[in-house]
Amino acid sequence: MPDNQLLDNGQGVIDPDTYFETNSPPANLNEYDQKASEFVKYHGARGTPVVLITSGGTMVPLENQTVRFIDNFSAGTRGAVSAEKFLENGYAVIFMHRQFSLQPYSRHYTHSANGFLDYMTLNDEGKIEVNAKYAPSMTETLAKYNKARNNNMLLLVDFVTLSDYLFKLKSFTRIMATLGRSAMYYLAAAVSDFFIPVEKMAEHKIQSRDGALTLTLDQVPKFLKPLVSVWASNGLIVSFKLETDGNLLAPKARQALEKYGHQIVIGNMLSTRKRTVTFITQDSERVLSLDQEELDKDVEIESKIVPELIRYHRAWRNHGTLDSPYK
Ligand code: 9Z3
Repeated sequence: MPDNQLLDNGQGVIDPDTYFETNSPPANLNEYDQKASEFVKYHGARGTPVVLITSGGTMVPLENQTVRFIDNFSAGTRGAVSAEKFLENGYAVIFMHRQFSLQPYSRHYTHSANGFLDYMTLNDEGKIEVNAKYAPSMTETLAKYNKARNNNMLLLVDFVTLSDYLFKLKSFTRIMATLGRSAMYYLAAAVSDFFIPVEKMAEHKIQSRDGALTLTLDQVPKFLKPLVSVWASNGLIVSFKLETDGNLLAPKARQALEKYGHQIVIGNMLSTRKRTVTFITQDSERVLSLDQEELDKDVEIESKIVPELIRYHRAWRNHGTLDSPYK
């Protein structure tokens, strides 16, 4: 293939089945499938509700031997904070996240202004200790993390590329389908709408000697469709809709709900996502926000989102409808 010329495939969008037939699964898929199956079986036997959280952005390579790529924005805050809230409410969590994005509990330390070593100190005997300033909150966080891990409540799975994400999403939703209505799918990952199919991708690093680079990206097949109707048909499915134009948010979120037929879309704007979201169901629309006092106290909006979803899920588990008090 000539450098700098990524061929256009016209307007056609391939269907999800074709995507899986023409792309190779990630090397660690079997290993994670096995872990997820055991996790789901364990909690299925105990009647524990399980939530699959997707978190972080997907990466789309421009070259097969990847030097350059396109990324979707997401720090992973929504997913990581939500995981903590679900765990606090007795849910088992499969946390499928972009590698090196925020993780529940660790997030308090890994991506802070401090470097990792700033949390440590050497005592008089030259032994390493947690700096006294951070010890109380770290002890509390570590206890929660250990509780989740020791009780087998948290399974961590990472992904990097779009393809990695899609194969794992399909596989885990199918594994979780055995839980029926006790499963919840919380799709907060920022997933690319565009990609370069393998057969059109440059093998080697695209060279700059030919001047400007023109890229043509294909549309990613609409995976929510088979996810809702086939892979995860009985669970409660919650997807997120991200927009930057406020006029588009509610109509696009409702359009997604109608197109895919799942239960809840949570709309959020890039600039205000940490303080306001809109819950959209077939017959309701409701804004959840943090007021100034809550913002001043560093309340996280996920502490409102997750209990609201748990209420919906309770109704869903009991009789397969949402019947929220907020209809
Ligand atoms: C979201 O909208 C998430 O809430 C954010 C969270 C990515 C904004 P952070 O990780 O941000 O806390 O920094 N996720 C869904 C984004 C997305 O790609 N949605 C697709 C769309 O909008 C539908 S699946 O078309």
